[in-house]
Amino acid sequence: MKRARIFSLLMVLKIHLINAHNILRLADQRSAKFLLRHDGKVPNREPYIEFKTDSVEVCMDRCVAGAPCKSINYNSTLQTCQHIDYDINDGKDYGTKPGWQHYDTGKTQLTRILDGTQNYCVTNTESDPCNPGSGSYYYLRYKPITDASCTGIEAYYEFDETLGTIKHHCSGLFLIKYIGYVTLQPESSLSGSLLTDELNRWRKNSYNFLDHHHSALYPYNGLSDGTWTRYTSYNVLPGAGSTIVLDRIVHPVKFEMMHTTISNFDNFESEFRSRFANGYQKTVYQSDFNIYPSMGDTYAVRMQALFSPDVTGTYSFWLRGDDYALLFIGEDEAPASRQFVAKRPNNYAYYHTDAKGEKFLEKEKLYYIELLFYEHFGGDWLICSMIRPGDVDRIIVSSDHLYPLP
Ligand SMILES: [Ca+2]
Ligand SMILES: [Ca+2]
Repeated sequence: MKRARIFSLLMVLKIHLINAHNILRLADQRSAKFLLRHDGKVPNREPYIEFKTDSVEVCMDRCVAGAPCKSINYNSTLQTCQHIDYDINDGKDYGTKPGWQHYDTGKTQLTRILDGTQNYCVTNTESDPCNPGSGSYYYLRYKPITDASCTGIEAYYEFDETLGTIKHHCSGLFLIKYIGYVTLQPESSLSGSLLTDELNRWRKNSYNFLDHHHSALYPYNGLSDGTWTRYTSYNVLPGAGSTIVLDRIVHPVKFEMMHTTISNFDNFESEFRSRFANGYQKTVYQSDFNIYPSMGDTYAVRMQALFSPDVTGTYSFWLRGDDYALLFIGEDEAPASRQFVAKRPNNYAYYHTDAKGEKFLEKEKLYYIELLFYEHFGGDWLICSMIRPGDVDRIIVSSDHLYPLP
């Protein structure tokens, strides 16, 4: 019995390592969506196979059929297809190659929602889970990880960590909170404050909960076969058994925390760095640079990642929260190249206004990005957003533009 459980855990780990892309290779079906990543550029990696075909679709289909393919190069003049074991999730190492187009399946967001022990999944148990009907909502349930509803395509979701939406992959329905329950609903239900309030986003937070506006998804009456997914009241944390694992996703932001008291903000940065030189009390990876729900009083946080611009130009970065925050961005990937960008001051009058900083960034490069935060007393939260060059609207700084530190 014990041996069987260890074997199933190893299987989960193995699947996780293979799937660093958006291709689903399940027992009974395959699924992928290709995007044109570069025209005239390909990864600086030798393709592991090359063959002739007059159809880019055939090139894609064969990639989806078998590992280790993650992305393709296609040359329509030469009618040649190449398969590569490398994609945008592995890095940005591309070189010029006229006549070739490079397609991949996007930054990895296809995932299952598993409990922290990975013994259960959150899934759709309707009789036809991919075509449940025209109802206004459907419940989600926890099922044992070996159940068919955890290994089939109905267990998979498309998690957009930047928009904060989670779409059920095969039905196209969205995860939406509804009278106490986390349900699946049609896209038309994503309206009003769900679109306009920047806290109305799903995110994996630093407690390892699936968080949405200061409440978190949890198994009603504890983990068991068939239990419903509910959400906690505002700022109420669920029990420890409610942590989640989003398999196949690598969360980009390294979050380190220490309980400490800092009262002199004139030399905040040097004080902060000297205290953190001896290590942290908690390290976790999360979706973004945001902080919520409350983590208490008198604590300091450092968050780090690499920023990957998708256009060249001047980006503006915005900090809003309570209490104090500093944003740094490097000249390159090295932490030592960091330069000050924005400060959210420790002053009550500024809690709900935004501190803004600007930086010119080039799309071919990766930049070190670091956020220091300190909470003294009372409320504590932080939102870090940005406006890309040429854009009007702010978006949360998240996985579309971030890689984890090497
Ligand atoms: Ca507090
Ligand atoms: Ca505070």
